[in-house]
Amino acid sequence: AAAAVEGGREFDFKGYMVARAAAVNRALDAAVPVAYPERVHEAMRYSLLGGGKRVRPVLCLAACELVGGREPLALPPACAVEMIHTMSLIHDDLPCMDDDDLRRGQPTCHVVYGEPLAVLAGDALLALAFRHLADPSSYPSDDLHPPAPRLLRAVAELARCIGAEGLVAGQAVDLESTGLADPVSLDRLEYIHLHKTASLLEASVVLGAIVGGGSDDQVERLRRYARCIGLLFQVVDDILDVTKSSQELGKTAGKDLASDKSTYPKLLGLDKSRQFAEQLLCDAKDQIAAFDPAKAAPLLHLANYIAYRQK
Ligand code: GRG
Repeated sequence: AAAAVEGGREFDFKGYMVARAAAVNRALDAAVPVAYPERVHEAMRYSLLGGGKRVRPVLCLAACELVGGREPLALPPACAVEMIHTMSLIHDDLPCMDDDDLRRGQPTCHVVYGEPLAVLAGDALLALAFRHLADPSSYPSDDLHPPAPRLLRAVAELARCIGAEGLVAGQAVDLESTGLADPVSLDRLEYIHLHKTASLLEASVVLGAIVGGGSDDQVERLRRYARCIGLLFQVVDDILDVTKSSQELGKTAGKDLASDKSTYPKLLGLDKSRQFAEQLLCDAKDQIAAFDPAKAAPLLHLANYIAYRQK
């Protein structure tokens, strides 16, 4: 069932994801060797190498190939976005934020290493991400690293997408919105998701397209694709919360139904939320319709995967 016919030929999406995720895992492992001071490096490695679907780095690799770039060129930016994703999860799990003890089924970084080291491991991953992206020595060779103007543009994009107008903005507005008496409006919910989730997916795709040498028009199409799938990711997450809760009443239901968190099904109802998800999936596919279908197959299947996943 993983193989599907797209553009007249078979595409093995599962095989594609597994191979790319394995390449990313090897590159991440090599990017953070254990060095002095060991504890902070161990804490970075613990969170970075402890699982995760690697959706962001795979998006980066796929976008690079789609615009005609060579995949090894996109491996450093792919690692950079995963480092940032990981640092955002480490900080999000801290007691001063979401206060979570478990992440990807394992104890969170601060539970294992203590809060001060978890903060530092997050900070160090943020710095390493930019170093890894910008340093030509992260790339395979002199004739296989992006030219400096592309790297400069990629650094600026990444900083914009994760800063106080991007990921941080989403987290800040989310924190401001918790525990309010009135439910969060649809506009605010969309703002939170576009910043907290879609921004880093946007950076992932846009960085891949930039280092791969995409035209401005291609970069902007891919940016819009990423924003659609980012929002889609959250709408589907909200729908799954409801449908799973009602299937497993008594197990997970308590938390999700009792929570005062605004969700699309709460604000729109389940049917309209499903329609919205369908619309976002169509809009995402429209953005990549102008590309060669064989080359667009990974991004098309990634969008389907986000829309039709069961967890
Ligand atoms: C980026 C400077 C900087 C600071 C971080 C704490 C914070 C500011 C932001 C929190 C952002 C956050 C927790 C967003 C949620 C993103 C999300 C959708 C996570 C789940 O992603 P998956 O399903 O996870 O891809 P895996 O485990 O597969 O990697």
